[in-house]
Amino acid sequence: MIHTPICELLGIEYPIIQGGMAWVADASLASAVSNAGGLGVIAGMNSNAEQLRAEIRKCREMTDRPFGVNVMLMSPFVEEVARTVIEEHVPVLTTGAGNPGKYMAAWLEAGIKVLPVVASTGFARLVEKRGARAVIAEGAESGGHIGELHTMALVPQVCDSVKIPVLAAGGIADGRGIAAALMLGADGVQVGTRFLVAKECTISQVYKDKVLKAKDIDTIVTGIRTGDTVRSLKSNFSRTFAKKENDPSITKEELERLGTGALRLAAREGDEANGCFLAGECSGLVNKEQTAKEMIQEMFLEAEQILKGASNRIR
Ligand code: TUI
Repeated sequence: MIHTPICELLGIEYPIIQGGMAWVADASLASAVSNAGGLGVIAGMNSNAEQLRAEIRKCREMTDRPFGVNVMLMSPFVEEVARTVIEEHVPVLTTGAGNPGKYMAAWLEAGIKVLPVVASTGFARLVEKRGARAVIAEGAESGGHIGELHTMALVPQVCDSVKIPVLAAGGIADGRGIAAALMLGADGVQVGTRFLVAKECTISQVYKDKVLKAKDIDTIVTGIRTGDTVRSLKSNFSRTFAKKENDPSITKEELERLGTGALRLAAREGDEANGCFLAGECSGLVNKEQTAKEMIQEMFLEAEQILKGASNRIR
């Protein structure tokens, strides 16, 4: 059994948390991951206060175990999401796409454990000073909003920079990724892309089929010009966006308008033509639909076998 300080910190069985994916991570997925012994996370990005409150309460009906909420700091609802998690006594928060500094004092006062996503060592040190209980070092292999460094280089450098536990994210979809993350010094992992095809994940079947079919080279990074760098599956939307991004006659505002609503269209409507299907580079490793429990058990069994067998390679 793989057990690390993250398990004690979060009250979970396996040191794995689920990415708080916008328009994807609802009570159904989060409760399934928590019931399987990981930490399920509800996306705060696409909800206002009332919608998030309803999702949190639904999740509480579906699991007795701890779960978290992801506060996406670029969300138009961030202020009300930041208040709602306190009112609803959410035990754990992950934050993404920015600096949670402004909200930290209130969250800590409420006894919430805050785990910010970091994309650099400097930012990891900063959030540690502000009271983060662990950091999620997320490499640019990830789907969605990404930083510049990749997991292999980012994780060990973040581990050397902070005393709090580090979770590795970006490119991890099986036991090999978990074993590698632990060898880089991480105490656990965050997994997003693999959970897209969990049976309890309520996104459109079109989205799931795209992930299941994707190969290694099927993701693309767009949004460098708008400062909102995002990895998604190659699609009609991402190709059009990439072309327009390289056209100097198209303004930043026009590009931003093009992106609006595309995540919802992908996740909820399965709109192949206009949807933006966020997914990580490890999509090519994701080949079967399973329950969240089957995924977690399979990944940790594989990681354990790899780690136990590793000494056979040493003479
Ligand atoms: O947040 C994510 N991934 C996401 S959020 C999202 S929703 C959305 N995205 C784009 C447009 C519209 C909606 C989809 N995917 N991951 C966490 C993450 N955070 N990755 C990288 C970072 C990050 C990067 C730099 C966190 C902090 C940071 O620097 C903070 C600072 O102040 O230096």
